[in-house]
Amino acid sequence: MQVQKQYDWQIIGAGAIGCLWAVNLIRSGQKVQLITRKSSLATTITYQNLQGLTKDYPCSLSNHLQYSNAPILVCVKATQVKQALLDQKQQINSKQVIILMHNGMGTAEQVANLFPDNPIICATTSNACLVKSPFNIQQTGLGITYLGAFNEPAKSCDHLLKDLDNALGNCHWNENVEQTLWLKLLINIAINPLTAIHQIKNGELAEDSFQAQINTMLDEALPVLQAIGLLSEDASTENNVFERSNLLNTVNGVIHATSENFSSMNRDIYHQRLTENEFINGYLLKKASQHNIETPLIKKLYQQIVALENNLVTQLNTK
Ligand code: KPL
Repeated sequence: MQVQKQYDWQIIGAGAIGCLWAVNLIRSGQKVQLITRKSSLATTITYQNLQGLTKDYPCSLSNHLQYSNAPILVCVKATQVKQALLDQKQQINSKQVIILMHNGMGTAEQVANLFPDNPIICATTSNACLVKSPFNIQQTGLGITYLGAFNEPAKSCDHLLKDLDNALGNCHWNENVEQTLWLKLLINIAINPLTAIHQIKNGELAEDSFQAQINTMLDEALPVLQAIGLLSEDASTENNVFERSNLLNTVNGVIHATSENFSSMNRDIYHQRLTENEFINGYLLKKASQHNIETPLIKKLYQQIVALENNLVTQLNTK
C-alpha cells in the first residue's frame, strides 16, 4: 500500500501570492504542497526576501490535491477559482476548509454552490510580491492579511490564523470580513480600470482629471453599499471606513503608497490576459442592478475593459 504524505497546507496556484505563502509557511515549519498546472521539474521555490537575501526552499509540487484534511489555500485569480476547484472536486472532502485569497468578489458564492458543506473563508492580503520567473519570487512589500468566515461552518476556523500569522505576520481574523472585502473592492474599482485603460502607473491617478472620475465612482458606489446594508447608522462618523472622505483618503493613500506600481489589471491588459473585471466592476454592477441603482461611470469603465478583452480574443482568433 502506498503511504501518502500528510501535508499541513495545500496551496492552489503557483503565482506570486501562492509561492509567497508556500515559502513562508515552509520557513515557519509547515509541510506544504503547491498545486499547479504549470509543468515543471522544479522542486524548490527561489525566494528573495525584503532584505534582499535570496534562498531556495524545497517545496512539494503536484498538479492535483491529495484527499486529506489539510486546509486548501486558493491563490489563483478570481476568474480561475471555480475551474481550479472543479478540477480537484474528487480530491476535496466535505470537511476541508477552503480559503479564497484574490482581488474581487463573487467567487465565494460560486464555491459555496459547488461545495455546500465545506467551511469557506474569504481572505485579502496586501503583502506584495512579484514573479521574476516561474517559482522564483521577490517579496516587495509587507502587508496585512484579513481572513473571515463566508459561511456558518467557517466561523469556528479562526485557529488557522496561527500558522499564517507565524508565516508572514500581521494576520487578523475579521468578524466582518465582508466590509473589508468591499473596501478592497472599492479601491480596486477606483484604481484598476483607469490604470488599465490609460496604461498608466497608479501614481498618475493623483491628477485632477482622474481624481474627478474617482470621486464620481465613489458617489456611484456608496448608494449600492447603502442598499445592501453595509453603511451602518454611524456612516457619517469619523471612524467609519465607508464615510465619504475617509474612503477617498483610503483610495488616495493606496494611490500614493503604490504610485510606482502598475495595477494588476493594467498588467493583464498589457500582457493581453483576461482581467478580473467581472469580479471587480462587474460584481458592483450586479449588486447595483439588483437594487435598481444607476452607476454610469463604473459601467462605462467596465464596458471599456470588456472591449479591450474582446479585442484580445479577436486578435487571438485571427492569428
Ligand atoms: O490590488 C491592487 C491591484 O493592483 O490589483 C492595488 C495595488 C491595490 C490597486 O491597484
